[in-house]
Amino acid sequence: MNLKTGIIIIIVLLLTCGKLFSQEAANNTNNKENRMEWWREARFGMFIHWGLYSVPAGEWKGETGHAEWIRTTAKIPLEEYDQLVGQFNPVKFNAEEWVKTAKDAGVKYMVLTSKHHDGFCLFDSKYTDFDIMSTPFKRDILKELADACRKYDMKIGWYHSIMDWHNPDYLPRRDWETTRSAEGADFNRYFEYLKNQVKEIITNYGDISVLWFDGEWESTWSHEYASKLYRFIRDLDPNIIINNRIDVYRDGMAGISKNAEALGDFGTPEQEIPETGLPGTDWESCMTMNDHWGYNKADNNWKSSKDLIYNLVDIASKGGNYLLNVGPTAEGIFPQPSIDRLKTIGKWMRMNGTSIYGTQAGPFKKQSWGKCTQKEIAGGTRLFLQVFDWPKTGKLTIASLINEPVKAFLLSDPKETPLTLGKHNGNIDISLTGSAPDSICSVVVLDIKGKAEVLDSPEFVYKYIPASDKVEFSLASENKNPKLVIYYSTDGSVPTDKMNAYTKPVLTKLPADFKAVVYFGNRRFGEVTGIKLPVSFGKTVTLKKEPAEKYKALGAQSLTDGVLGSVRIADGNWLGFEGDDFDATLDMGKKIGIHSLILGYLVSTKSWIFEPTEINIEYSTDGKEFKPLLNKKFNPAIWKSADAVRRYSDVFPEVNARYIRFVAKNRGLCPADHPGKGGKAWVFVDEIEVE
Ligand code: FHN
Repeated sequence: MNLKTGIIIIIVLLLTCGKLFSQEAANNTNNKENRMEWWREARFGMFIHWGLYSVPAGEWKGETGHAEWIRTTAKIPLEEYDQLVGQFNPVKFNAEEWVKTAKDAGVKYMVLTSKHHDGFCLFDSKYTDFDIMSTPFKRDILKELADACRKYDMKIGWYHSIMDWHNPDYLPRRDWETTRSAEGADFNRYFEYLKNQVKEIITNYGDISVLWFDGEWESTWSHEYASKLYRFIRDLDPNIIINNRIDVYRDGMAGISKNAEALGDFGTPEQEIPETGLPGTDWESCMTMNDHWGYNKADNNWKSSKDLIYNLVDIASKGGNYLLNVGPTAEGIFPQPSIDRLKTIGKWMRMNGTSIYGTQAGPFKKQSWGKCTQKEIAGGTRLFLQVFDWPKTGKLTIASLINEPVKAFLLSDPKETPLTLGKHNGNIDISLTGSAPDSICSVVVLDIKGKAEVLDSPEFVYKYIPASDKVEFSLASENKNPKLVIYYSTDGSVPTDKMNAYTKPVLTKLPADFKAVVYFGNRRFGEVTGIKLPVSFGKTVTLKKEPAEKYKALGAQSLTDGVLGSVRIADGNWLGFEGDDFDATLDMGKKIGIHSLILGYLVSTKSWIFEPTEINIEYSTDGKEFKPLLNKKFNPAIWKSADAVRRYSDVFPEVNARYIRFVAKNRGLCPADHPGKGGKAWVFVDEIEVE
C-alpha cells in the first residue's frame, strides 16, 4: 500500500470515528433529555433511610445522638453491630402503606437505602449474608417496595452507598477499628462486589428509575472507578437516572459537580437549597424532616409543615427537586410526626400541585411576597405566584415584569374568576379581595403574553477610594437593554428622569446616600434601590486578635464593607471569636467630628453564639491616648433568645477623633443551663458604622 493510500485510509477512519463519537455524544445527550423528562416534571420525591441502625434508634450506651452512622459514631465493633441482624424484624412493614402515604403527600418518586454505609443490604443478595434474608424477617424489602410502587404508579429508586464498613475488601477501615485488620483487603475485589450488587438492585426488581449513590468521598474511590461503574450501569440500563455522587467531583454539601467530566445526571445539595436557580443544571435538594436521616427516637426537632412546604416551593421556584426524607422505625412504620407532615403537604399539593409539577424556575430573582414558578402556555406564559405573605393592602405587586398581563385568578378558584389587574411604576398590581386561600402558601395564577421578560432593579457595587476618601458606585453588570435608563441621586432624594442619568461610575463623598431607579422608555420601572454608607465605610480596622479560621469573612475589612451579616452564620460576613473578646481599632484616616456609632453582632444560642457581656468604646486623636466614649453592659444570665442580628447603636455629643476602639467582651463559656455548658462561647461581630 503506498503512502498516499495509507493517509487516505487514516483520514477516512478518523472522520468515521469522529462521526461515530459525536453521534454517541449526541445520543447520550438525547438519552439524558429523554430519561430526565419525568424527573423534571416530578419535582417532589421521598427519601427513605432504613436499616439495622433503626433498631437502636439513635441510642447506644446512653448516648442518644446517633442515627444511620451509629456503627461509626458509637465506635461499635463489627461483631457487636452484626448482632443487630438478629433483632431486625420489621413486622409492621407494609410497602403498600408506605407508597400510599407517599402518594397521598404528592410524592412522585421514592428512593430507599438498599445499602447504607454500614453495608447491610435490605435486599436478598447472592453476594453477602449481611442482608435482610439473615434477619428474622426474611423478606426482600426492595422487592416488596418495588412491587407496591408499580401497583400505585410511583417511580422507585435505590440509594446505594459506595463506602461499606462491613465488606472486608472495602478500604479504608475506620480509624478507630484498630483491631480489624486490613490484611488481604482488595479494593478491586470490593469494586466487583459493588458492581454485582448494583446489577442485582437494578435488574432483579423490574424497572428502577433512579440510582442514588453516596459515600463517594473516601480516597479509595476515583473518577476511574466511577467511569467503569457508570459504563457498567448504562450498558445494563440506558434510562436509569444516576446522581452525581457516583463520581468524585461534588462540591461538598452544596452538592453540585465542579468538573466538566463529572458523571451523573443531577446535582445533590444536602440539607440546603441553592441561593438561586442553576440554569442548565438538574439538581435535587435532599433534606430531613428533623435532624437525622435514620430514625432517632429522641430527635423531636421536627421542621414544621410550613417549613417543608416553603422548602418545596422555594426549590421548585429555582428549578430543582425536593427529596424529603423519612426514617422509618425498626418495626417498619413511618414516625407519626412524619406522617402528620406528609398529610399536610398532601392537602396543599392537592390544591396547588400544578404550581409545582412540570414547572420551570420562575423568572424573578426575588419578590417580597413569596416565590414563583412558570409553565409555557399557548401564546405566552403562566406564572404561579406562590404567596407566603398575603398582602394586607389587598394588592399583590409584581415588580420588574415587562410583559403584558392577560389574566389572573386564584389557583384555588375552580371558576378561575378573573382578578382585577392594574399598573403603577411599571409594576403589575393584582387586586386580592378577601383572606388568603391557604394559611401557608396561596397561589395566584398570572398569564402573560410571550416569554417572561424581567427587568431586575440595577445592582450597584461600591468601593472606597482611599486617595480621595470617596466612594465609587458602578453597575454590577453592563446594562444590555438600550431602552433601559438608570437615574440616580447621591443626596438621598428619590431619583427621577429629570436628573442624573447613569452613564459611568459615580464618585461621591462620604457619608453617601445613593439611590437609583430604572426607567423603561418613559416609564419608571420597579422600586427605587440604593444604599447609605457612613463616613467609616472602607476605613481600616486593626484587630487585636484574629477571628477563628472558620469565621473570618474577609478579615478586618469586612467590618467596614457596608454589608451586615445575616442570621445565616456561614454567610461569609461575620467575624467569629471562640472564647475570645472582639477588640478592634478603627482608623478614620484623619481627625474628624463624630457623634454616633453602630456595632453589629449576632445572637444564635443554638450555635453557641451569645450576646457580648459588655461593649466598651474609646476614642483617640493619636492612637496612643484613648478616652472613654461609650459603655454598655449586658446581663449574661439572660442569654435565651431567638436567633437575631443585633446592632448596638448610640449617639453622643460630638467629639474629635481619628481612632475608635471597640471591645465586645465574650462571656467565655456557654451557660450552665445551655446544652453547650462549659464549652467555649462565641462572639460574632460585623459592620462598624461611625457618623
Ligand atoms: O453519610 C450520608 C448520610 O448518612 C445520609 O445518607 C446523607 C443523605 O444524603 N448522605 C451522606 C452525608 O452526606
